[in-house]
Amino acid sequence: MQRLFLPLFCVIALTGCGASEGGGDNGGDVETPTTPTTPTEPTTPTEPTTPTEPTTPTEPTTPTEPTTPTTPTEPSSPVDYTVDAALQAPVSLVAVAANQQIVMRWNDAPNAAVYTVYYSTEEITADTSLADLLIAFDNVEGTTYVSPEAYLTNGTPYYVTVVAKTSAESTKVSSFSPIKKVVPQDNGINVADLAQMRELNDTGTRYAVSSDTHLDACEGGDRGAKGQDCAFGRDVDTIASDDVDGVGGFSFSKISSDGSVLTADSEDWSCVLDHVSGLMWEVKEAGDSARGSTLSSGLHDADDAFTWYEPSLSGSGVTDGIQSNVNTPDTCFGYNDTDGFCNTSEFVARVNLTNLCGHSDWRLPSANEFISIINYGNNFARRSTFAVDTNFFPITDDTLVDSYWTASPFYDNSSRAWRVYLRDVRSSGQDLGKINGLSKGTSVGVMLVRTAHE
Ligand SMILES: [Ca+2]
Ligand SMILES: [Ca+2]
Ligand SMILES: [Ca+2]
Repeated sequence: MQRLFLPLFCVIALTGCGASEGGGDNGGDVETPTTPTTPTEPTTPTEPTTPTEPTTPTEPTTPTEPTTPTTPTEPSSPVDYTVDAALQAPVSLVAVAANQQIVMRWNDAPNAAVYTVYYSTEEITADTSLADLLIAFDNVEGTTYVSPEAYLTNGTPYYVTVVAKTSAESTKVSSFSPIKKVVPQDNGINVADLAQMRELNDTGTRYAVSSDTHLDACEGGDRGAKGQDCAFGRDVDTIASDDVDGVGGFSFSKISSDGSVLTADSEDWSCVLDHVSGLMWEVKEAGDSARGSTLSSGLHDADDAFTWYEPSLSGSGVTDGIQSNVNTPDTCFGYNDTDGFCNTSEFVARVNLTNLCGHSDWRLPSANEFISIINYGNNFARRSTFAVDTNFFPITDDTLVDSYWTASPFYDNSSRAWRVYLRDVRSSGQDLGKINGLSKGTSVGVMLVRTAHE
């Protein structure tokens, strides 16, 4: 049906093309009406009304209850979509099986307006043709898909993937999101409970280990490869593990100071968006081993350090913290000795006043949030001195700060809070990504975060 319309549409489009092709004719005098034959075609232009027919786009109005729940093998007829490699695909996808049902959630892809969910009972790979797949749902708004009840067969493996579209009418789609395999089963899972789930970042670990050393590939070791971190997760997903958007399974975008999404090779960026977690991170300016109100290059100077002071958290079982470092109070841009101090909450307030990357809801990250961007893949054998992808978070050897505050209170000692090491201070690798408790009156780094996508 779709194919039938295409020739008609082309004919219409070609009248415009014909004009341009005949441009040479137009270049001459207009008074040679010798070829009035073509103008007879205008009969077709009446048909343009039909192109709006693509009936499928109307489906989104009835989400979760599509057409033929009883015959999962023939839902909506295949749509004539073609892949446009320039479109950003969703870079994370998680799918969970339930009784004759699945729930899927993916990340928001930049510039995407709607998504189409594909599935097959045959294995899907990055090279599989769209024509070989079935559409579970076309033009999904939002980033969650729940199949209708009793839609799938328990015990049957289903492969699922999602593509992005810039509009419901577009026939261009992105390449595949990561591909997941699910087997519906009566496992007591209520799909509604999982509609807000997210895929987790992986660890960056791509080498196997034995009890006394590391190996140079993800094989061997004292334990079966199935039991090793390097053998599962986003870091080994053939679609997600490209290094360009972040080492292994990490998938970051650089964000400009005004909030626009930049390419990975951009050299001027202010924030980083983590597509998997949905968190956006402040990016520090390069360290120059100088800090203080007169030495710092600006608000985001990588060398600046702050005490932990969070009055807004008091009352939840933690103390406020220390407003100003007793011994060395001038450790940041914006310090003065009357009403401008170098502590976490004042730094948050100063950054929010500037609308960094178009937002004013920046805050101190929790310990779990901070750990989500740690690359643990290099924390042995001195493979690296930094526990984060420095293509996106440009820590250098000149940066004075080794560790960063989190908002998480330390257990059993309210004078401390958790901090995370992004740099190895002992050159043995053992500090990379380490977290421990630190006295709130100590001055260390702060890297702010905000929730970009729930
Ligand atoms: Ca892993
Ligand atoms: Ca990656
Ligand atoms: Ca500095």
